[in-house]
Amino acid sequence: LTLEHDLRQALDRGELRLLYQPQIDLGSGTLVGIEALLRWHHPIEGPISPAEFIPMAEETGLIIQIGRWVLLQACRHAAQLRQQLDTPFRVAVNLSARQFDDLGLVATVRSVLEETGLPAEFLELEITEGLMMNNYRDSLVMLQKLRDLGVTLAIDDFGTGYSSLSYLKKMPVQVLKIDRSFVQDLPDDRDDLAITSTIILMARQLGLHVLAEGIETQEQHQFLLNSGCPVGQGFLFDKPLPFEDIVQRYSRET
Ligand code: G
Ligand code: G
Ligand code: MN
Ligand code: NA
Repeated sequence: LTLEHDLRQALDRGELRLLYQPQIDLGSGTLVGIEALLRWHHPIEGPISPAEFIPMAEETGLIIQIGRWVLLQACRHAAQLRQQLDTPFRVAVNLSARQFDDLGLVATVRSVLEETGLPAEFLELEITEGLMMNNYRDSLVMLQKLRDLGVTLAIDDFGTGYSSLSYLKKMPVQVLKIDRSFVQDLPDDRDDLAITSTIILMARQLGLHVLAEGIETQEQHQFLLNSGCPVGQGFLFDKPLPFEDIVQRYSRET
């Protein structure tokens, strides 16, 4: 309960910040995107994982306020980075269930894009299959409204949820993110090998972009590249980094 109380003040006290994990073109090594990942540094407890405080933020409804801050901050940073990079790239922001069910989400995204000047297509919103399950019809309507703003939509942790392929066919999404649980035992695990290559093939045939999460070894990188997966993220390339480090590492050297 006291942690809940502290979370209410965390925003105002500047205890929340975003780290960014690079998304890399597996062939050329260039930066094609960054995923924003929220961190809470509690003054006494120290770092608290989002796995712990996001559910709390969900229950209390604080996620709406926090989520708006995340969107604004991520789009500001992306707009700034865009001026310092030669290649186009996207910023990916995770959405949780309550944010996705909030009717104000579309207005929030629209106003954040206006305020930051970030072109909509450079914002990617990540949703999980689970988010769709509460109310499938309403979820489709929400996805379409977000899509109408011009933002890119991605399914996070793809393959771990319950959504059927007929759902996938109806969802106006552009990107599948292969969950890292399928990547971690590549290339030795025959099942994961079959699953990842099938997702990659299916994505291509459905005209979707595909990205592999949690790449930690050269062998995983090579296997995914050979299987036709063009983009990935993971500790092999970078862990989530402060924005300043992203700027330093990836700005053009002029
Ligand atoms: O970065 P880390 O592995 O600690 O993230 C744990 C979980 O928290 C992941 O599922 C991730 O998607 C989620 N998460 C991280 N940042 C955010 C955020 O800004 N908003 C929401 N809703 N979830 C986030
Ligand atoms: O659920 P989501 O995919 O948003 O979770 C992102 C989380 O995955 C982040 O907390 C990030 O720290 C973590 N992550 C990113 N790359 C790797 C990796 O290569 N290995 C592992 N174990 N975790 C990773
Ligand atoms: Mn994610
Ligand atoms: Na994931």
